[in-house]
Amino acid sequence: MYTQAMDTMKDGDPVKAVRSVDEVRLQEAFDARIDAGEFIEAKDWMPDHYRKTLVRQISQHAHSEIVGMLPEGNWITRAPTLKRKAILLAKVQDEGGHGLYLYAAAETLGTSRDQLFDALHSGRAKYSSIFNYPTLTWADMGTVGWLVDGAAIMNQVPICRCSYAPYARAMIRICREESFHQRQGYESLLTMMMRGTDAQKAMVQDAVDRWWWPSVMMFGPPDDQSPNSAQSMRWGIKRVSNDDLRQKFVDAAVEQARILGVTLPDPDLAWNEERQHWDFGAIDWAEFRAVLAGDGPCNRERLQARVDAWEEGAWVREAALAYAAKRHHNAIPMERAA
Ligand code: BYC
Repeated sequence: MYTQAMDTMKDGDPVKAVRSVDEVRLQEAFDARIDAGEFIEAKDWMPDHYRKTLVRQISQHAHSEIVGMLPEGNWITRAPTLKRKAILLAKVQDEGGHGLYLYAAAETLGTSRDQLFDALHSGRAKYSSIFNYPTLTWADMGTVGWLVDGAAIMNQVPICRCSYAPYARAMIRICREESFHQRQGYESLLTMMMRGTDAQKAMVQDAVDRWWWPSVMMFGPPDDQSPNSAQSMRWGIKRVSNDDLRQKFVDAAVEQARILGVTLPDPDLAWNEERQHWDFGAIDWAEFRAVLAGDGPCNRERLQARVDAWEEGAWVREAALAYAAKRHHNAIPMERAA
């Protein structure tokens, strides 16, 4: 079972029931800053639950970027042209970089990187459900860029205004790169749909059929079943609700699908004149829960790949530490001499 138990503190925790006058004042000042739309920095006082909520979300986000390198890394050696290979390499490297910015943001909250990795490698940490699906054909690369990065941007742009400044700053850089990721995916699909063979067009449609619903699920459970939303919205960690982001994503994707010439696999998609939004069909939440519980198509493979990478990279970490210690040791006499 995947859980984020390490970072959660439930409301009504008896330890929190009695608070000193100082704590109450600090809490009031903090709430006032949040209400005024101010950013909170790492050195500022913050409630424990705010800190833990941020570590939970930022670390899950970082793990998603790192695990998210795997489905696409799978295709680097098989990219059809040098140009596509260079683009894919750059995209996967960007994702590694995003993971590192986010781990650094989580570290500012007092959780070490070793603790974060341990939670991932032991299966206690969550990462995005989407990366537990396989990438079966080259068209999956374009489709992941279009739909998965498209969903990610929809979710991540509002986090650029997250109340915790180090997370917001990391997200500004990340969103610039995600936008390139989404466009390269869409352009790759457009090339196949406009200039490709019938077999290539069928490959794109098949990829869209497989990735559509998992992408729609990426935004998380419906608002009325999202245990963290109300508090995270109150604190300005989340700015837009899961369902509102999902709706924005569907509205944008329908038009993009029309231009591409693919059919989204939802017979219930229909324009709702009254709501001025696209209605869509029922989401299979049982599938979502199964993936979160570790029973998606690739959960075990993904986790094992990360554990193997960690173990096989031990010598690199040891060498880097030894080099840093040597430089530190050599630097001391020079400083003394000066
Ligand atoms: N997958 O109360 P809720 C990328 C969990 S990577 C797994 O609504 P919250 C990219 C949720 O954590 C993009 N778990 O939670 C990389 C919670 O469990 P815990 C990743 C999910 O936090 C490479 C429980 O369900 N983006 O872009 O208020 C290549 C109840 O949910 C999922 C981020 O991480 C899910 N899909 O809202 C290409 C964005 N959904 O923690 C692309 C940052 C929900 O209580 N994160 N859960 O045990 C967020 O915005 C929010 O954390 C979420 C969930 C919207 C995901």
